Amino acid sequence: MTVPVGIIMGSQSDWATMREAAALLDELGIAYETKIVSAHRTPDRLWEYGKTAAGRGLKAIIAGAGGAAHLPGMMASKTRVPVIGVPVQTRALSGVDSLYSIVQMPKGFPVATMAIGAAGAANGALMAAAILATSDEAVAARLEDWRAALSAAIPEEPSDD
Ligand code: RP5
Repeated sequence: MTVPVGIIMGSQSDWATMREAAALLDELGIAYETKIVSAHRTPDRLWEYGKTAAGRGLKAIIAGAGGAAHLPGMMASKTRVPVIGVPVQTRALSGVDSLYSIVQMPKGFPVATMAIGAAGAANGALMAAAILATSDEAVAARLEDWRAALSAAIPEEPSDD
């Protein structure tokens, strides 16, 4: 079965963060696959995933990694499918290491870099949805509804409760 979005991560330990992306895609009714693909521990898996991504019909890849977070950038170097990078928060350096590892790509191979941690993972899913929405009216409508519901849920005034 063709799925439009890939959620990949460098380690099982990234899943606690990346499941936020999966949950958001579930909310939006967008199919996805999840894979552990490590730039350092499983480089052949990374290569194969990148080589086949476009042909398999992936429209966006959300890639989360922490520390020396080379997965998103390496994936972007191997496929033209848009790569959305999620810097996973780390204990040693709070995820700033992940962010810097992902965001400073050389000219030619961009990674759309999100915020550190859970918010970044959720936003990665919303970014993937926005990419799909450019050519899928049903996804566009669900994304519009989701955004409107979020806005409607924000109170006009703060409360003490
Ligand atoms: C990175 O190293 C992973 O993306 C993960 O965030 C980090 C630590 O991995 P584990 O040692 O927890 O497997 O490759």
